[in-house]
Formats: sequence, structure tokens, C-alpha cells
Amino acid sequence: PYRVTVDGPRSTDALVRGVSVASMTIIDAICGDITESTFDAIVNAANSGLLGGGGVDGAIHRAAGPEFLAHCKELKKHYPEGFPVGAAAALPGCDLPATWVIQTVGPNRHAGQTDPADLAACFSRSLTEAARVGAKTIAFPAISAGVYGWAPAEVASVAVAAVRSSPDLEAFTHVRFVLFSDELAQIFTEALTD
Ligand code: AR6
Repeated sequence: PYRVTVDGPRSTDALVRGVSVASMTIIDAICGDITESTFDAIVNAANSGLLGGGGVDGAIHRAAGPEFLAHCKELKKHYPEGFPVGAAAALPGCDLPATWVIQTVGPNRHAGQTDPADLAACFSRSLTEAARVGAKTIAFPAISAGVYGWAPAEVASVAVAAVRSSPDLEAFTHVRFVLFSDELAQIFTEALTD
């Protein structure tokens, strides 16, 4: 079970419905910088080369530091053909407040990668991977909504559907979308309240 909230937990909802609060997952969306998140895991919208880039990937590399880059280089050795679109792998958060960074690669619309299932896989596999390492809280950016050219509203609807239908959802107390603008946060909030 999940509960949508845009203004913090309301535990009475759970009590009224007779559902144990322990089984609830809060899913919400805020405007912010994901590198400042104190959640157990943050997700990075990386590229197949895994060694950094622009956007949220660049920001995460800058904030996580050189040790994080060393972990990325180790991971890259296992993927000589490049890290696949829609795959996910957990690395230590190093200098970040988050314990883990989940590396995933979204589909690049400019390269003809237009299948929403690939984008959904980024969200669902990131949850699986974060649950595997014991994360209880996870923050996602708007994967593929920047350089990779997907429409923000489509990313929001795919992301929300993928998270809600994840078999790993109950491992988490809180799943949060951390968006880089008020406009994007509004789009995700609308997808959550649909
Ligand atoms: N916190 C949260 N969101 C952010 C942050 C931040 N600090 N910085 C940017 N965003 P993008 P993609 C937002 O381009 O489309 C990179 O070069 C941003 O405003 O980062 O999956 C990689 O190396 C946008 O809404 O990721 C790849 O080559 C969202 O994060 C490529 O870009 C995603 O934008 C991946 O492209």
C-alpha cells in the first residue's frame, strides 16, 4: 500500500483505514537539490559511460567526490559495452549525505530511445537495487527529463506508475521525487494526485 502526500505524513489516515503505519510508504514530490538529500539512497540519471557528465550527474559527482568516481570506474569495468539503459547499480554515497547512489541510465530520446518501458525500468530497478542494500528511503530525480529530452509530464506519469506498481515498494518508508524547479515539482505533484 502507498499513500500520496504533498504536505507531510498524516498518520490518522492510516488509523482510520485500520492499516498499520509500518506498512505504509509515503510518496511525494518536492523542489530541491538531490545532492543535499539525507535519504538513504539517491538515484543518479547517469550515462552508459558511468564517469559523470552534466545535469544531475555532474552535480552528484561534484558533491560525492573523488572516491565516488573510483567506485564508478570499478563498476564500469564490469560493463565494457556500456552500462545498459534501464539497469541500476548501488554505489557508496561517499561525501554525500546519502549512504548510497543508485546509478541508472535513462533512455535518450534524441538517440531514438522512446520506449516508456525503458524509463519505467530505471525507476523499478532502482527500487529493487536500493532495497537490496537495505535502503528505506530513496530520492529520485526526473530521469531523462533534461539532456535526454523526454517531456516532463511523460517522465512524471511513467515514474509514478512504476513506483506505485513496484513489488519492492513496501521495503521503503519514503519515496521522494526531488525536482530542480517549482514547475517540475508541480508536474510530479499532479501525477501523484491523479
Ligand atoms: N537535483 C535534482 N535535479 C537536478 C539536479 C539536482 N542537483 N541537477 C539537474 N537536475 P539531466 P537526463 C534535473 O540532464 O535527461 C548528463 O550529462 C534537471 O533539471 O541531468 O537523464 C548525464 O551524464 C532535469 O530535470 O538527466 C547523461 O549524459 C533532471 O535533473 C545525461 O545528462 C534530469 O536531467 C542524462 O540526461
